Amino acid sequence: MSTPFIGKREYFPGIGRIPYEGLGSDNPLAFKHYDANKKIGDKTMAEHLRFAVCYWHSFCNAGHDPFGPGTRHYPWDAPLAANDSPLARAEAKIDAAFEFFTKLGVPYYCFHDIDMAPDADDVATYEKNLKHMVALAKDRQKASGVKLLWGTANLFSHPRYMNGAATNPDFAVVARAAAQVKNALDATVELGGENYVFWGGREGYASLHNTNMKRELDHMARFLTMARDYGRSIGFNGVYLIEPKPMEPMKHQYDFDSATVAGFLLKHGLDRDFKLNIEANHATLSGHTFEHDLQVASDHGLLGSIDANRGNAQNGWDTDQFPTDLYDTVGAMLVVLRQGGLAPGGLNFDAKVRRESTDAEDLFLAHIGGMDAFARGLEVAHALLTRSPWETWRQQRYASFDSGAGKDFENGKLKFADLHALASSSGEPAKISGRQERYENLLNQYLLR
Ligand code: XLS
Ligand code: CA
Ligand code: CA
Repeated sequence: MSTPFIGKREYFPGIGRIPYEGLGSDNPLAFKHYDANKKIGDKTMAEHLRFAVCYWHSFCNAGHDPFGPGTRHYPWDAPLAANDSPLARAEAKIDAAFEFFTKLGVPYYCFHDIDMAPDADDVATYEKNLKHMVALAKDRQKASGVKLLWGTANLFSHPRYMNGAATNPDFAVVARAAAQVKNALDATVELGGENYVFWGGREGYASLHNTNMKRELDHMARFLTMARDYGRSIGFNGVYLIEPKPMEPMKHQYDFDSATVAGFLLKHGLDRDFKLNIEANHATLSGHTFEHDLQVASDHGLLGSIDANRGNAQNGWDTDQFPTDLYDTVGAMLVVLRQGGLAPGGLNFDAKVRRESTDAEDLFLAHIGGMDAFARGLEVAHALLTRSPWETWRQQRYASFDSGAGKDFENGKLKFADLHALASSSGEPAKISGRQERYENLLNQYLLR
């Protein structure tokens, strides 16, 4: 990926391949921490972080919000002088997207079926559009070396999905959703996608008065099982991912958080094929920290991939800001490194520039900031785990379970009455400080080094 791939025209003129220049540089269009080939432990930064750019926020969302239209001018979305049609604009957009991926130097991208290809009510037209665009994507992947981290189907924008897709009370809509997932799976396989994501867009409810929750959840499990089997039958060997979110668009979303989805997967026997795609802003909406939901997923052996972004501490919706908080990225990378990495998952920037950010350059700056924040998070987390006393301290906190009665307890060798006998003969346990401040100081020390 040394020469930026350019399609029929250049959409980001004046911006070349983003170089690594290090902390001494004040060039906004250069990485300060992300040095793709730098080794951290036994892997390069690129291998650890597996960055992906998302198609929807970066090339489809021009900044509209509930109060007004988009603010950004996307040349690929403007009327094209000759041959203007939704498909011609999609072709222009894919050129812009691959130019951006290549100039930024990310190894992966992610897309929904109808980000890339024009939607249509008629299944045959929708399929024709998607197949046409997938063929172009395949060519551009080959020319640029950029790969597909995951594909997915948008089962939440079209009005037909207002009451849900797989959990819709109308079977006709469930079947229509399946037609889309089938096509998105076909596209993912054709493009060599390493994962396939199910975000339960409107799978949830607005009111229990009109909702049979148990029946809807059983339908969701049936739908996912059938989709899994279809994917495997056409040669999809990657990981299926469910992306939790507690609310928005529905008042209550069924895939509330990591713990809820882990329970659902285990209950329905889906935990061998499905893992979780954890989005930072969704974790915080569910009242947890990003790190908490990552840890819960990882502890279940279910942390598959990450949607890297952040919310806003002062409001309660999905702001999808680019990740810049180093405490968040260190915390995330501690979880990722402890489980031995994310592959075949990765870090997908499911994030958007602010509505007021209207220069083409802003999209580069936002991604550079996110990549630098995770690169620094990786370096600090790796140093904390390998060079600092952090892990020893954590281990020592549980030392009473490493031998004697504590070890017997862990190994299931004690009866409940044995615990009573031990407590009765030992007196009041000594207080042992949790020493949270010691860890916080150590983290800052390594962060500022
Ligand atoms: C929306 C979700 C969505 C998924 C993919 O909140 O984050 O973008 O990642 O459908
Ligand atoms: Ca997401
Ligand atoms: Ca989001």
